[in-house]
Amino acid sequence: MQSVNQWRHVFKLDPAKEIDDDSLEKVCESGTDAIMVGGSTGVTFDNTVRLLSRVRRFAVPCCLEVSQLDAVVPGFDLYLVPVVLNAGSPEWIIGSHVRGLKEYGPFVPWEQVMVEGYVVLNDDSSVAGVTESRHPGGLKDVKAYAQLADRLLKLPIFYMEYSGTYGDPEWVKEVKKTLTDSRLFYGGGIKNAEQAEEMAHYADTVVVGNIIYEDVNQALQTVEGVKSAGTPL
Ligand code: 1GP
Repeated sequence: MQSVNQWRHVFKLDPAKEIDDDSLEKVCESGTDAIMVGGSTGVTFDNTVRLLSRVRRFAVPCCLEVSQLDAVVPGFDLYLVPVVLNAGSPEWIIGSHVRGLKEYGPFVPWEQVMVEGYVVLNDDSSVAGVTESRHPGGLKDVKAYAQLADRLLKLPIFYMEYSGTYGDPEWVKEVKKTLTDSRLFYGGGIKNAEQAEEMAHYADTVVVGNIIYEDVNQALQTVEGVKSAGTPL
């Protein structure tokens, strides 16, 4: 499997949402670098297994973004574990992680696990609601979070999560300049090739979610958009 460090474009599929076979095939065969399975609400073991087995009909790598301990399904290529750095509740920073390790620690396939340091930047998103995240404030604050993830905690991924709304490309650009080792993931509100390309100039990996369920053909164009951006800053 291609390493995460080579992923430029990722489609995020929500197990709690319906997608027909034809659309799923288009998404999986789109040339995207990976499918990320994850969502903030309604994710269960059953709907996650179902989605994994449907995605497995295609060659695309498939990773699980772990958000529910009881919905961790074996058989994914990779497990991305979010640590929501600006969560209001410690549950989303270390709480569920410690509980999970207490229960499943001996069985964790560590070579298939990566941590994502999230900063949630859209107060109206469901991820903000679930994690009780607090908006960091200004760009300076977000850059401090980026340094926290990159230099202090040495997390492999720093994720600017604007879920549901298109973020500020200038912020993404400035954050990218701040990072030394962490890979920058951007996700939120991408609806067309132009937006995907714009964010891909700065973010290492661009994550596209909701538009898949709103207009799949429009979603497919984001793959080309990211490719035309070339190498990020
Ligand atoms: C959500 O970052 C992803 O976790 C993608 O956001 O659904 O708004 O595209 P959208």
